Amino acid sequence: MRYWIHVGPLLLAFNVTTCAEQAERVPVATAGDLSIYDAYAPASAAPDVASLYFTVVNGGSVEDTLIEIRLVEGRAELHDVVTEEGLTRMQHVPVLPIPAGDTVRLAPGGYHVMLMGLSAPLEVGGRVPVGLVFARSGIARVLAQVLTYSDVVERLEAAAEP
Ligand SMILES: [Cu+2]
Repeated sequence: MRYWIHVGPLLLAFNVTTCAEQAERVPVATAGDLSIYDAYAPASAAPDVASLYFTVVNGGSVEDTLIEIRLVEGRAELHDVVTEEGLTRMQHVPVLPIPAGDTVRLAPGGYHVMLMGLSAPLEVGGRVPVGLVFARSGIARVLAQVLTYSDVVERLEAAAEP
């Protein structure tokens, strides 16, 4: 969408992107050469457990590693989803490498952060403060948006587009 504003004798044009577009393009946090995009958590049905997703882009030339996830309340674990002998289950992953020049996307069906021991279910419109601790770059502080399930599906479809 294009907006026009008058500044004295100058007429300036600037483009305003929608929230959905910004979520894809503007990092929600940075640390060193790392940029964090699109941090969200689907509203939870369970009272004390939820999952959380984000994307990390390593713009540097050295690999980094996500080593810890800090929460204000409850505890967080890094999980992957694996299928063995036809059974799909979650598996604890101790650390997550972020290769140089690469993008690592946490998304439903794969890597995710499991939030446990929450005092209340996550509600749509809320935000979850999270500290992502990287071995080289230090902490990236992120406010993850709590989204409806259909918003999550929309994001996945948008992310899958070329
Ligand atoms: Cu899990």
